[in-house]
Amino acid sequence: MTSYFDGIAPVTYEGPDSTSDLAYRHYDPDEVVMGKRMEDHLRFAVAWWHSFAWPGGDPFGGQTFQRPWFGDTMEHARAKADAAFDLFAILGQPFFCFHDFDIRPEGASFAESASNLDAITDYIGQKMETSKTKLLWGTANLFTHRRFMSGAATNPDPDVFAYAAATVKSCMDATMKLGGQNYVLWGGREGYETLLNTDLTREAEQAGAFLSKVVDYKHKTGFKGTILIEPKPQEPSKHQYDYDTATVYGFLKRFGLEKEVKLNLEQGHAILAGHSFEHELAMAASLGILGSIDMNRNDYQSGWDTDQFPDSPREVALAYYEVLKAGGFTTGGTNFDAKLRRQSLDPVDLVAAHVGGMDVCARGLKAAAAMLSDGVLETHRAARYAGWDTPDAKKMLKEQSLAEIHDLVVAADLRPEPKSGRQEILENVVSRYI
Ligand code: XUL
Ligand code: CO
Repeated sequence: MTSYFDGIAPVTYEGPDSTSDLAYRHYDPDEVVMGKRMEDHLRFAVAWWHSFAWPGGDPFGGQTFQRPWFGDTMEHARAKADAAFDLFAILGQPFFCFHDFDIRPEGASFAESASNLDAITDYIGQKMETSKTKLLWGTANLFTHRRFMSGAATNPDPDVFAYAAATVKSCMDATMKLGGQNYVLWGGREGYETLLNTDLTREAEQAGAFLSKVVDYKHKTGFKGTILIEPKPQEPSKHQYDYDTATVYGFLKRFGLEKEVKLNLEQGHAILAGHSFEHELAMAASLGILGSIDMNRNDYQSGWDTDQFPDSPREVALAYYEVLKAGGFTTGGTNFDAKLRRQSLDPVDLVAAHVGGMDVCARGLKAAAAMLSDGVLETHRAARYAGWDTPDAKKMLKEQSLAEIHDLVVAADLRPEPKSGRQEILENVVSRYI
């Protein structure tokens, strides 16, 4: 049987001196880093939507890619799955992720779409029996079809809420059927274009009720995976409700779901929100809701969600530093929610993009692990806050009132002296490890 990737051999680890375009120079799945195999740390996933469904368009021009599986029939969907598993065999990565919309043709009715999803997940399930690649997460596309133009859970029309709820149920079923380890909700249209026609209070209540039903369904079905929300501040909606980690945490607390739902954080979305990726990761870890990551980058000039494969060891290292510091992934992993540039037409481009992304992540992970094991940053951080470990400081924080603290300051004639934050030295330390 011919394959779209004919002539491309499985990619292997050749070490840092390799000059091959299609070899791992840093990603050695079996190398043990901080007591764990690299593959088990990173838990790489290929995204079905960007790698197999995206046609290579932009706002000024349509399709540039001509994949043989492009089309709206079940036959096309099966050919797409065949190509996907061929790529997985070449890369050897342990996971993939999908939306319903990526893997099955849209039907004329809800029932037909659901039956297409059932048939294609049977087919994918069979392919998984002879593949090492498992499902990291499934999700529903509640943003492409015109029915969702004014939102899914937050739509002013209850029929759309119902359609979205039914779709999520079918996608959670599909995820469970394929042994998925997480279920993701990204609210692509959960936001607004103009406040002039929007009732913020109702929409938040709808979103809270929707998520509660998802969590109830998880418990009713016994799904052992993690429910993840993926924050993003804008695009496609002008303003999206799941703006960033802190905003989503506030939403989860409001509806009593902060122990039930974690986050899938995406590098590019953090940048769009005006944060660094490591800020979002550190904040989520601190709030106990760090789940999984989408590891892609944005173009810093365009200011848009360009979903490029990661290429900066330093950025990636700082991100994995936060992941490792939080104890590493449990059900989560590293999904490449990343697409080729539209001029990168060939099968080899798809392979090389993933190889490069995996390699840069492996390099970042190793640097992060070394920084953490050597304690170079943590020793400094602990020293910086050491004053707070004294009994007097603890007492002030927990027990003393504003007036009591005032009296202490006066009695001791306190004259605090500023101390250097040592930022440049710490940045130099990071550079040493990259
Ligand atoms: C969009 C995005 C999505 C989610 C899954 O920016 O990141 O692909 O990852 O719906
Ligand atoms: Co994403």
